[in-house]
Amino acid sequence: MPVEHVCVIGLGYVGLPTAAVLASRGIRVTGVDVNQKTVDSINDGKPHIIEPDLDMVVYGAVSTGQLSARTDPVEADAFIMAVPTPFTDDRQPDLSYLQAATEAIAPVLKKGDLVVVESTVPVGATRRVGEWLKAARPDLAFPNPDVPGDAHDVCIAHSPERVLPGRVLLELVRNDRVIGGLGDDCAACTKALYAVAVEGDMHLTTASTAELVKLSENAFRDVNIAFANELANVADPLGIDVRDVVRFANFHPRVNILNPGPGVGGHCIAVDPWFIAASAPDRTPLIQTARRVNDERPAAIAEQVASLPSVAAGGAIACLGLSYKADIDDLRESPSVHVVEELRKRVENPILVVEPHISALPDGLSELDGVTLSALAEALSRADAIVLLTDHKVFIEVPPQDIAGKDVVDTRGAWKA
Ligand code: SAJ
Repeated sequence: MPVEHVCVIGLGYVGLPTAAVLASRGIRVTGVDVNQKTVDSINDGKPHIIEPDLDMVVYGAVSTGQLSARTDPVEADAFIMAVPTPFTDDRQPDLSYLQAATEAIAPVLKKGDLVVVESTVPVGATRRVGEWLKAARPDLAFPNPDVPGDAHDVCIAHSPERVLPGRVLLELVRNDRVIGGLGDDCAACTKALYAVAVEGDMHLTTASTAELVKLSENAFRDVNIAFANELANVADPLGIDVRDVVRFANFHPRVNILNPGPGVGGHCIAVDPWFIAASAPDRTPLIQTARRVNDERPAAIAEQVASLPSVAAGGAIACLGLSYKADIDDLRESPSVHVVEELRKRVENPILVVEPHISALPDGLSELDGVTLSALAEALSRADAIVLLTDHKVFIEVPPQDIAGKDVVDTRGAWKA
């Protein structure tokens, strides 16, 4: 049966663009979020997150009536779960949001429906969604991955999102997808749903394989960045520019080293490798070491800044950029925030933070003495040391004469030219 109405649970960085794109392709979409403010803002046609072109697509979908938002799920043909899957303080996956979302859709599920988990999850989580649903709805049959060909009333699949913040709308449509079904027909049903919007190839497999595929992609990137950061740790004291090393090495046809930086942030690459480690703590030394190498970068950068002559002389320090990467407003797990924290532990100089995407310092920085949010022009004129942490376009375009004569630490290599 073709899907006419989809309920997207979780209207964040993945759920909202997914809801808006499906709505723009003629599917009726009900977006669900626990945050009333988010719901109100979307119903006004205004996304609550910054992502290129998203405002236009959301406005179009809401004003044509194809997309509406509310705080609780309604009956639909398909449910897409795009809720956060963070980790706990001891780096174990926290599935509480996924469980709450599953329990919220259970009462409105009916025979013939499809449930898709888009959130990045540890291996086995899609199976647990099936178990939670079975407990909540004993009147419906759910797929059992241990019984191939079993009969079920509801399909369940994992179709992990793979979109890059900053390019979400493009990548939602163009990227290939890996779709893993819990039962034999579940992946094919899911493929048929996404086919209304996705132009990339869709590769079908089991739910647990799809879970590990998604985690492996982000762990691969983390390990590669850790390698680049370790090279920076080696090259810097030797007086060698690590970016030259990476650039020249990458001329080799089988070498592709990523860029060193202040560390790895965001809610994906800094988190997902721990989901693999949690499944096999004794068999993942490489993945765990890479995480640690990247996590240690902010302290190393702070150390470098603290040893600058102008900083030793008590001059003000401008820290440019707090978000975890360029031209987005996302501060989650951001290494730039950690650099400022680490710097405050080491020196007492005034620290002027510049982040054009926020109006107040985040918790963790706002209570630190002598750390203030500043305008770019003010920070550049007052500070004697400039630390480029996030390579926002507005920072890359700073005229060289505005930083001439100051001590500069460019953690992104953005001013190298
Ligand atoms: N970074 C570096 N050096 C690099 C590349 C990135 O230090 O050469 C840093 C960034 O500055 C940032 C962090 O790594 O702090 C992560 O940024 P990113 O652009 O590599 O990735 P995310 O976290 O924004 O998105 C990733 C993507 N995964 C892969 O590229 C394998 C995206 O496709 C996923 O959909 C997303 O995670 C997710 O949601 O899982």
